Amino acid sequence: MSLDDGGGESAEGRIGILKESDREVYELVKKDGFEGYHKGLFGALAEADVEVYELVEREYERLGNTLILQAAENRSSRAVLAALGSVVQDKTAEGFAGARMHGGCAVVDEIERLAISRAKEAFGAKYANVQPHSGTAANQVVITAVLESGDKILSLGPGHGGHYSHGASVSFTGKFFEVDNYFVDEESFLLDYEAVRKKAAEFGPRLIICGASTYSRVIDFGKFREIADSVGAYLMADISHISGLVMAGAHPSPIEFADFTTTSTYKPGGPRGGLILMGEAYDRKVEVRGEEKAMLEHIEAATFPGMQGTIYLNHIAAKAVFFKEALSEEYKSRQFRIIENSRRLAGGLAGLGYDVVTGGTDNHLFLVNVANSREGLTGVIAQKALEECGIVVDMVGLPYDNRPAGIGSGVRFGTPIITRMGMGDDEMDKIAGMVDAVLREVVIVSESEYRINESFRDRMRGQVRDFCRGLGAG
Ligand code: DSN
Repeated sequence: MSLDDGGGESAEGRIGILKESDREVYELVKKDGFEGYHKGLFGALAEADVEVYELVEREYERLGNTLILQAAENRSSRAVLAALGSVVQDKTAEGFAGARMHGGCAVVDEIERLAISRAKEAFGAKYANVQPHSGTAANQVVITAVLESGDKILSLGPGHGGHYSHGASVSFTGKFFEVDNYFVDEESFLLDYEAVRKKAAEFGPRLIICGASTYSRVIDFGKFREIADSVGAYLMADISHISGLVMAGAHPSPIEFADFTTTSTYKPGGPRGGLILMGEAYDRKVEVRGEEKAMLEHIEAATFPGMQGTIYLNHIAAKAVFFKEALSEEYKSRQFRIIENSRRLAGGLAGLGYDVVTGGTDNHLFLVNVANSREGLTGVIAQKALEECGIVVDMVGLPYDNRPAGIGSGVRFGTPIITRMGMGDDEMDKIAGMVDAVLREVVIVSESEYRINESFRDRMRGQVRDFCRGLGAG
């Protein structure tokens, strides 16, 4: 797998790839002069705006020369990039396929229907809404579809893995709804379903949200369903981080347990965007604000005109391309490999003395308590020092972390991108060694400042670059 699968191809090449890899989408977006329009797309950018062109080029270089161990990123295919950069971007449309507010929508209606049918197939869902602009937007749509302002939401605490859009006080959800949180167990850092049950009984939420950004273990959606039923709450599963694994069957699916399943579409490897899915109960009639209608109707009214205006139809075309990819055997087997790599890397770091939170991982990510691993080390120092040496990770606050936000005691590692580049056990062992070498070399000055020997840094950067190139990533 090379970086060329993630970008950098000529415009002509990208369209050729879309034509070969997804004939259906290609035919839908084809118009007179279509190929001419795209021909030289990057040439046009270079001519019109050399500053942006050069920044794009630099980002391409960065992707090829660094080890990206970020759990919330992935690498989309050239076919996805081609659909994103297509003329479909220019279409203005509001409403849903077959019921638009604008003319000229026959082609984009077909694109949206194709994306929906592939999303349903990929997730085994009965309903899919491909319009949300992001994962956060998908959550906002669900929340405003079924709750009234001031209703109660129970979600995983932000420092424990919950996302801002699940009810953080600084977010839209926290401002307009009454939010309480459940937390992971203080000793094991695992979800404590009995504690969730107790909190739900005390608080009486209208909506329970499960799903996390920094949880490395399997989530039992069936248990969340039982808890939601015990208090008459809706259940929303935000599976943004694990949706690729769910599509492949590498993590249990929430589709038939949750009333609503949401995800961003870039984390599993597609375009930027969001998705809302429902199972068998998608057309169950429910009353919201005195109006009884099917769940899908509430969701669609909350999407448009509720939360969004015009749709990003190029993103919807790219979602269609991505869901087709996700149905392939290559994609599915890669999701299992992502978990194997995650376990191997976590095991390698644990073997070198690092404190891996919960002792391991069941998914694409794991957390390391770097503060427990080396005296004075913090999340922010680890992130910055590693990045100087060409290894990109995200610092995180850990559950029950008493360090200020922006400093943190932890680092989150993720394996989707390095797996996409074709890496396996040997590479995981080498990466563990490189991470360890950097973190040992750092001279800690304060909780956010450090020094690193320049010749060590340059040597390490070169080593990372050669390592990536050796895999055809440069
Ligand atoms: N959920 C954020 C993260 O995990 O980094 C991105 O949306």
